[in-house]
Amino acid sequence: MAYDNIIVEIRGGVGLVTFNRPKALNALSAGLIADLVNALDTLEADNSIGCIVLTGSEKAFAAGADITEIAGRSYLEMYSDDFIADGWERVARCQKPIIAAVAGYALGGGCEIALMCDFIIAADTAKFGQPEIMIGTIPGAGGSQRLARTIGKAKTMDMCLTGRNIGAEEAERAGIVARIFAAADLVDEVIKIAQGIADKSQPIVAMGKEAVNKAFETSLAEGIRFERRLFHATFATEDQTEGMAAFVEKRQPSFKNK
Ligand code: DAK
Repeated sequence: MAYDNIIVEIRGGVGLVTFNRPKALNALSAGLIADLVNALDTLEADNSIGCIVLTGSEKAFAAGADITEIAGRSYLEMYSDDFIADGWERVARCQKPIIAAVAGYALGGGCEIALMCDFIIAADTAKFGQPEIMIGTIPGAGGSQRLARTIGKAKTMDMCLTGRNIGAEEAERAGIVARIFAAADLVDEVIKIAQGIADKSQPIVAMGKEAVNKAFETSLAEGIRFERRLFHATFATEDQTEGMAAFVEKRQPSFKNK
């Protein structure tokens, strides 16, 4: 899989997608987003892939949308093509688990793409921010909404209205980041975590992901009912039978994704 703006590698059961526009700090150009959509379509169609990791460079996960591409656009141009919203949302529509491995800057659209992933693992060098206010605009790829649901109103307002960046530790305390590793170890550690997920039953992982995501869209009662129905549904799979049999027989399970 060769692309102009990203590098895609297969590591065991993990698809590793690395943003690769170093001269622009991985600014998310239309070309990069098109490559990303294409790569995710390919990885999702590949049954050998059980988990996807998105990462950037040591200096930047991604410094936002490519400002040089959007600076001169008019309201009508942005509105009439819905500023390529479909492409950006592809990450949030991933059925397979997807982890953001963030080192350096994750700003604007970069922070938003990371927030679309199922969880974020950060290097100690990571800096998250929604600095759009500094350039006369506001978040446009879900930043204000996903941040508010993740870290609450106070910190979301702070980030969106002042444009300040927050470091990895503050991001972990706030609930943006699941775990932190030293920058030099980040990708290897995240690949290990992703492989651990890829080794599980793919359909059961997908159900777990769907259940958690439902929590952001429904009342508690509806969410609990949804979770319970999916829990019941796991009992229709061979992998549930195998997983519990393996526990009882004190051996490792061998999941068949069935
Ligand atoms: N776009 C284009 N180029 C960028 C860039 C960006 N976002 N960020 C950095 N670069 C380029 C710089 O222009 C510079 O290029 P050269 O001058 O070398 O040609 C190169 O990367 C290195 O950057 P710096 O020289 O600035 O490096 P520093 O270490 O001094 O500073 C920085 C790093 C990250 C603090 C700084 O580059 C910076 O502030 N960058 C801009 C960050 C930003 O404002 N990001 C938000 C952009 S707005 C939507 C989807 C998405 C969005 C909206 C809607 N829909 C689907 C509706 C998203 C909007 C945004 O993200």
